[in-house]
Amino acid sequence: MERTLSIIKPDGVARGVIGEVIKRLEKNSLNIIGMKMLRMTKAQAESFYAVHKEKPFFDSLTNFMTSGPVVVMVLEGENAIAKYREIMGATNYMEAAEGTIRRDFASDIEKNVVHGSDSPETAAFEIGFFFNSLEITG
Ligand code: 3AN
Repeated sequence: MERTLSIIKPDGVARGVIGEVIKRLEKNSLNIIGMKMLRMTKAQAESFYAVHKEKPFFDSLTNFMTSGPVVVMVLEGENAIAKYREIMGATNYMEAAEGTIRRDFASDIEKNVVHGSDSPETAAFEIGFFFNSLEITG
């Protein structure tokens, strides 16, 4: 069993696809063991995306991630990290496979609807960033 962090980004919330994303998680045996809605401050977004701080898109990305509420979830399942990334599709929605969340709903390389951890180390950091142990039901 593995855990990963999922975020439905401000564009996904605004476009009304929370239910659609959750339906796909449930269909793919990614169990939701923690969930909340919140709006990040700029400082929190900068801290969450610290690995990208040298990237040209850092300021734009952290502005976007604070532009509205997000839904954060802890997912648990077999190979949850890779499985969720497969369901999300490639970062660039134009390269994402048919039937993936990004291919179906993203409008932009930055506004790409969802986030998922990319390794066990980042999953541990990202889950701890948003949730304490009382908020995880697994
Ligand atoms: P992923 O979310 O697929 O793991 P990362 O970690 O490379 O992708 O990038 C984090 C976020 O930064 C992406 N979800 C996207 O919103 C944004 N991003 C990545 N690459 C670009 C880019 N070339 N231009 C603008 N935003 C980008």
